[in-house]
Amino acid sequence: MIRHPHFETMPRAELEKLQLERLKKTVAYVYERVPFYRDSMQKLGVKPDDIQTLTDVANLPFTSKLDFRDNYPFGLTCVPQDEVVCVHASSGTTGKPVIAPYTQKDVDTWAELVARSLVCAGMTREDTLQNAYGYGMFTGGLGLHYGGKQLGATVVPASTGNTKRQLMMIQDLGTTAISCTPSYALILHETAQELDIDLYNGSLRLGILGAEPWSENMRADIENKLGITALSIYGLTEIMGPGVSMECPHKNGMHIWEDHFLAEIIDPVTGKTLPYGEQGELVITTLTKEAQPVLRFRTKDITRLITETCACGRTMARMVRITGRSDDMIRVRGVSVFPSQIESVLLTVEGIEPQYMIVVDRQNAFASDELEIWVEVSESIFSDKMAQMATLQIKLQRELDSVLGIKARIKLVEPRKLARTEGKAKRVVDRSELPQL
Ligand code: DLL
Repeated sequence: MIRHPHFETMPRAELEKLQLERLKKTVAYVYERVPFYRDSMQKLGVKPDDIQTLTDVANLPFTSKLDFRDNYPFGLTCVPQDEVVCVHASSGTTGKPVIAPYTQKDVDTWAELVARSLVCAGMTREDTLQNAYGYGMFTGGLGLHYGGKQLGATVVPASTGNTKRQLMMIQDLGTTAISCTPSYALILHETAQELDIDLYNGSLRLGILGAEPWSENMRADIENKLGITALSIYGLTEIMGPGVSMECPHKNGMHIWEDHFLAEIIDPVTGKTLPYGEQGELVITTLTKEAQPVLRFRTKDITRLITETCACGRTMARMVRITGRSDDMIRVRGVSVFPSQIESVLLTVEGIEPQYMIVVDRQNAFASDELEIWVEVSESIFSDKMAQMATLQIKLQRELDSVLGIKARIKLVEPRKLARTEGKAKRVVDRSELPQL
């Protein structure tokens, strides 16, 4: 099913016409209302009237997370406060969070785009969606809530945590779809096992998973453990929250809702625009937002765009699974790797759980000679026999070397010993923050 066939299957030429029209409007709108955009455009010598084709977007200035911080809280907002109906924020682990204000129209668009995403994943109003993203200022909770309601599904606002209660609700309410981070999906499975609950043969059929990078092997693992189809939903606070793009059951990239967002791929080092199909940093310009439109936001997310029509019939560009964020990249003896690539290799080795921690020395600016990775061993394989453990260790080291070309020191950890997070998983840990095991 396609919720908005007129837009979602629009011939690309027509879609680009619509995007250009909306881009021109957005640029004129922010130029007039936000000194930050006016100044940064003037510095580059561009005026709203200079945007004549879609490729002219490359002449506009970038916006970064730092610009949001510098203009905290409402310096990038285009409307008076009485038009702002709600405010969300990023988790802001370092410094001030990013503030995202919405007008009523923005909230309506958001709800409609999340509903479009859920339909894209294969949901209908017959489904019961248990929403285990955190409610509060994080966009995951209310974003999925608005979208599920808009679709007419039965939304269970479970929020994060209280896993036993979540499992009870899944069983008692016959929950068919769960929205949460991929790492929380694994916590659900682990707790279900402890309680002897068979999730695999239960009512759950679909996972709307996102908010953190995850690998294809992690998908397979989640699908096998929970007995669901696990699909990726993408979004970010600065742009709107979840529902910027979504995978369909063909699992061939996340459809970007291009009638509302203009996507570009740039070289993260030079900032030059790259052609479709090449891997680089995703840059997004909003096309319909009122409260806080954004020009050329540098997401730091590394991906590639596919513009061929998908087997589902949608013409909108797809972004392939995010390899990682450019600021999460680790360099080991000159080789660059993302945590998700390491995850992907770890999960090919039997006896390993999808629970791992990559240890870095921050003073070393993420560059080290040898990487240290702590990996949990499966219950079935965990043994006191030194020889068996040593074989597993060597196998992992060899695999990482042959697939990624990196040398890693592996520390095998007892089952369930690494800390679990109910929100976004923290895979890269500084040596100074290491837990005592
Ligand atoms: O995580 C919004 C969201 C909520 C998305 C619920 C999906 C589901 P932020 O906290 O601002 O917003 O974090 C945005 O999370 O730039 C990516 O690095 C990462 N991310 C989000 N979705 C995915 C995904 C929310 N499906 C940042 N795959 C983004 C990989 C993702 N990474």
